[in-house]
Amino acid sequence: MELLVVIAIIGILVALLLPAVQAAREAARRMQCANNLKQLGIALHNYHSTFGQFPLQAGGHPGYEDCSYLVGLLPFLEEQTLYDGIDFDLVEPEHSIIGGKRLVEHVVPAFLCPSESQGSLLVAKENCDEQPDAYASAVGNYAGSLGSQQMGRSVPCNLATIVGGGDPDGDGQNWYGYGTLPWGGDQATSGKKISGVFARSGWSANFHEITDGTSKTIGLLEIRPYCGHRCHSWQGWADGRAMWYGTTPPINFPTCAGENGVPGPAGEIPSSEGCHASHSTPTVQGAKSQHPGGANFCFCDGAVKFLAENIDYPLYQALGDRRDEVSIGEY
Ligand SMILES: [Ca+2]
Ligand SMILES: [Ca+2]
Repeated sequence: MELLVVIAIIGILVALLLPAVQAAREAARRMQCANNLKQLGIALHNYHSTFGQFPLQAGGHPGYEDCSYLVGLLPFLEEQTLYDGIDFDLVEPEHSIIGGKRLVEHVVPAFLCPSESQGSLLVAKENCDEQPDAYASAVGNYAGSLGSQQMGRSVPCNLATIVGGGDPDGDGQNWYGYGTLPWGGDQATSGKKISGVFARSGWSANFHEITDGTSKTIGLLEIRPYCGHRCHSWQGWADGRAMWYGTTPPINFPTCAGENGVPGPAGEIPSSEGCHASHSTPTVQGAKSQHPGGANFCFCDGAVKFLAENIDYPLYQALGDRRDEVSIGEY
């Protein structure tokens, strides 16, 4: 009898302790995740010191979406060898063969958040227009921010039904900008219509263009490529097509199969349509993490902050936009 009581007490103690141990482990992972982001922020500043602006998506070829901004950062992250192996004369330099495999297949630990449960490689599970041959892509959990941008809409999803309609045209997207998509034409070269500090291709901000202040403007977002658009996000850290993200989607909006509100078995592509679908760009191409309650962000001054997923949405948009002139209070 006494033995049973002792066993029962031990069982209760273990049950009490286990969540605390798991929470402590996640806290450690979140700190490492934030440290990686901090290193990227430092690399961004060092890049800016050398080139006078943030690194370009598409390697400075307006209209093309080849290399992501992370490729430009490689020499500033002690990855010079990898960078030196890239053949920029290729139409798609991100497919340069280095050490026997494509650049997009190289896992760079600095680009990975340890809380990511999906592993470091993704293989597209269905053919996309841009990707006829399936191959493994190394994941990056950090993306440059397009800010409060028009993110397009390839499946029916009215973001205003989720975030409200305080923006000029009431569709819930692009609260402080001029209503255009983040690629092509003027956006790709002058950035006038880009809300944040990176474009989908061909343009990136310099400090002078961040008129709201570098400490008040988001530069990098934590992301989960697996929960993003499978024809874009699944193509890996080195591919410019994969790395366009903004503050338009609410933080941690459920877009992974098996997540709260998203039908489909965990580990599979969501079977849902509408705002939870893989192709719903205004909801999937945003900040997302597996940390409880929010995600990590690197501001343009290099400061890393954890923003709560229930942050006031208009405030979040103001933090994403570099030139809205909205004053930022406590948050
Ligand atoms: Ca709008
Ligand atoms: Ca702002």
